[in-house]
Amino acid sequence: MTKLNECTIYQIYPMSFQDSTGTGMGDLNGIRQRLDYLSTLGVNMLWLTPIYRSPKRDNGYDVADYRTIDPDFGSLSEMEALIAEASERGIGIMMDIVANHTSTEHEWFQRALAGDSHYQAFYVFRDQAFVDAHPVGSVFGGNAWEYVPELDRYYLHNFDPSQADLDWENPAVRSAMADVLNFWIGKGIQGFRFDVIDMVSKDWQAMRMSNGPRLHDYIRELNRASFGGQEIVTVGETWGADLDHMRHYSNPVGDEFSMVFNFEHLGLGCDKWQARFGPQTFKQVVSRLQPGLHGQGWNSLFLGNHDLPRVVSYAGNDDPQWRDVSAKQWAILLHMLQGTPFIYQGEELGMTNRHWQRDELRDVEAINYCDSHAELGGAELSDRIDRIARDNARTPMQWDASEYAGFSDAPPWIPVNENYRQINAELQVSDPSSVFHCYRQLIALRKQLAVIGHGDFSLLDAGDPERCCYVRVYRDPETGVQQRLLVLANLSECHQEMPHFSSALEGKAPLISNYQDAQGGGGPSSLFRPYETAAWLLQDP
Ligand code: TEU
Repeated sequence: MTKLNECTIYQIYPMSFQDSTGTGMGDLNGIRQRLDYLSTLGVNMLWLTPIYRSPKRDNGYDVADYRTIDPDFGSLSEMEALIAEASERGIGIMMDIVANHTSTEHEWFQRALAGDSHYQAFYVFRDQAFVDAHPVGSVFGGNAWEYVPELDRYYLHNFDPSQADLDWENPAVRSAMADVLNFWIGKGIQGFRFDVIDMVSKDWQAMRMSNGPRLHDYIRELNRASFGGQEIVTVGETWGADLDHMRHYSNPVGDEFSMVFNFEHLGLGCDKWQARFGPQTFKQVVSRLQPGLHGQGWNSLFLGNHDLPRVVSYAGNDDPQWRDVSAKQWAILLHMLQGTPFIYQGEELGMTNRHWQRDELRDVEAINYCDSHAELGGAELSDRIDRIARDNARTPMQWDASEYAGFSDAPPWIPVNENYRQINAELQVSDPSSVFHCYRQLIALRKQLAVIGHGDFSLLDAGDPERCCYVRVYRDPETGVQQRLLVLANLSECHQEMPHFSSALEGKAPLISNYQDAQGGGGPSSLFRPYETAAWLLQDP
């Protein structure tokens, strides 16, 4: 298994990756058909968002059976074939574990409803008095308590009413979840991503649905009962993790996770619908977390996923004139950091957000939001949806210029982005100057250069809104050779003088750059073009 510091993980949203059956929905055999593409890109592991049997109210995050593949995606034997074929290419599979809640169609919940007290204790059923004293709002809008008349009790659902929260205070729940992990480890799974894992311990005193008092105990227990001590990569989704929590989660002792997803650098704030990405926030958070975790933990590196807008639309500039250099800019800035990068499908092509009509939306969160925010008015609501809605990330993968972008022969379950003729894998794989090849190069550099995985970090221009420049330094303990990695980026759409550009760099080819001619004799000069970004390796004996 590849070491964390050399590894890059690719996230697949199976519903939207590749349809092999002509249903308009992606499937496991579709992923198998695209393994060579992923191998060319050079990634080490594929995180699949949930593929278990599910009514898909929340696209699989409502699990009805943790051990069965949803028939829309295929079968267990196809999953085994995918694991084996990926492994032949040196690629591991990471499963998404939804441990905080199950679908109300799950057998445990159905038994609970039928009056089985053993399974009622799997969920957070409470009486009227408790509910009155503990009001909770759902992440997807509305009340998080749902009344069940037959039981005269309420159950908690932090997400959709069809996603009932499990009660992790019950040891039987924790051991059932460890059994699920062991089942998948037995199938050859090499990684786990833990959905909203910080919510499994609730703090009813402080009325917080995450980061409760027993959180780290539960994770250590799960670690011991399943993946601990094995060559398995684990990442916890933790919206509320601060640096202190992150050190606990990813401590070098290894009794919790390999790493977590921290979202601070994205500037989502408390109301994501009004969020705007700010390079200053990114810089501040990175300059706190890089040294804060250096030697004391490990971080994931990401700008996009299936819950976030497209990277080039949110962090960068997706105007056709700039999207190519802008997508590469953010790729370089992120991939030259310490941590394990995650690439969300299509990010490596610079795929963008699109403009949505109300009836094209598929995500329960976006639909609820539109229903409950009519007062914002059409234009404002539409702007928020186009900027932030999760459906932006869920449009089909753009493979080629044929109808439905080569994703399917049939109309897809969600619209294809109209720009698929300009932005697609076929065009980019054959073009060495494409966004795809920039990502491929970045993945390869991480495997080659110790300074990327091990070096320390210093930000050079805190507070400068027009630039993002940093340096990474690593001294090889055996040879004594010091590697310095200098990363300079002009964040603006105008030409900018780069104060950290020294004459020593003039004419020296950068390791990587987002402008083609920078590789040749022309090289960057101290006057950087719009969004120009480059990284140099400097070796001192
Ligand atoms: O997301 C966790 C989560 O909190 C998100 O719902 C987040 O608040 C939201 O996307 C902001 O828009 C995870 C999964 O990644 C997401 O797809 C699921 O919907 C959610 O858990 C429930 O399982």
